[in-house]
Amino acid sequence: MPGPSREQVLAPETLDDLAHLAVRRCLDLARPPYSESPEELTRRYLTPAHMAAVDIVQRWMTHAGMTVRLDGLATVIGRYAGSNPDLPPLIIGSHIDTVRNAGAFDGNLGVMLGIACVQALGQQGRRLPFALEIAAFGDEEGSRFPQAMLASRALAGSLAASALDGADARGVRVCDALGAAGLPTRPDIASLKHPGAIAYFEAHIEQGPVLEAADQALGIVTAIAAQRRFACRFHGTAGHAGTTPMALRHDALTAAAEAILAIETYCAAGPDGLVGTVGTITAEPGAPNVIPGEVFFTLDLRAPNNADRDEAADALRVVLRNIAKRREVGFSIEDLHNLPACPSDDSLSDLLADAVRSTGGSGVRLMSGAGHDAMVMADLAPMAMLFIRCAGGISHNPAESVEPGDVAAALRAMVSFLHRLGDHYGVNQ
Ligand code: HGY
Ligand code: MN
Ligand code: MN
Repeated sequence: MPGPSREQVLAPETLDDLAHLAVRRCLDLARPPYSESPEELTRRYLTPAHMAAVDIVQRWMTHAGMTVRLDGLATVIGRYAGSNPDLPPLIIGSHIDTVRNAGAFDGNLGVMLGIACVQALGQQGRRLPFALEIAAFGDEEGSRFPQAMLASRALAGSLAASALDGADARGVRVCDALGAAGLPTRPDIASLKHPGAIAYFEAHIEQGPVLEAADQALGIVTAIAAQRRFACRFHGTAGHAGTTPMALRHDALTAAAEAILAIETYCAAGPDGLVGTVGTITAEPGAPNVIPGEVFFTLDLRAPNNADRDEAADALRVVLRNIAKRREVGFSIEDLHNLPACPSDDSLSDLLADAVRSTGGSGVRLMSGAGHDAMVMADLAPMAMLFIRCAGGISHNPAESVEPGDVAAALRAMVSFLHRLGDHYGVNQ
């Protein structure tokens, strides 16, 4: 009769306790000082709320038995040594920044589960052949600066130094914000690239309805959708709301309104999985009795593959230009970021599916419409992602929630995955 498997050595309630702790820590992080507002969770990159979260995450990692460092873009990286110092580490990561008025689990849960994996190994007194590095990225959402995923791009070696000059809505540049956070304003970007990893792994809430519909707690991500983000501007003529006849107006906001509906119509009729979102808009000068002269809005465009995404981008550029021409207003569109579709590594995903099945899941596979640091980290090492069911698929919303039992299932699957991966690289101690 074979002995208990390695992951069963740890009492189940211990894993449950560690999973519940991971959930509690996400909820702790949803309140000041880790949120910019007491009324809602907003934690944007390099704000005091983010740096307070950096501090507590560093303490949690240290307490879990890791050595901890802060890289030049404020990524917290905890390291739990392996038994074979010649092997590169496995990086487990996700992000601790949030969108405005966010839920508590998007990104944060993946970091807390990474720490819980180290706690589980520590409590087992076990070492994997490779080191584990847990990365808490501070900018995945792009909710403060124009470009998103600045921190993981730096670690993956794909960040352009020019990104440090991107400015937020108040004109504060990334380099200024680094300085305000007590970090060098101009880190040597090339030196931030990670020396190499055997793989990158990310656990994340699904942020969609598929797992709930499949009655599954966990799923394995097959690929992450392609996405592009644009800055669009309509340049009209500001004018008096009372004296300017309708036929003589060059109203930038009504042009933008027609453009936004055209985007919705195009994407709704487009290929499966094509989605387009205008999430932010500003109208200047922004007075009730002034015809808007300048309008800025963002366009977030995604599709399962690069070709559908790019075909939509090219078509919409023409549609928006024609609207501007007919309305005799100016129009400009600027690429903010371009993230190609990213397939998960097959062998890692198969190992992850085995681990999920060994803990009672079906091993269902699904693609991710949401972007993740994993799509950037795939430049550095093969990646795999585990999705965790979230209620109603709701995310980017304070109603975002997870079942502690699902998080415990995720931790079991992650520990099992680590041991299986460890078997590939030598004997687990
Ligand atoms: O936008 C996204 O897909 C991710 O939540 N940053
Ligand atoms: Mn996320
Ligand atoms: Mn998000």
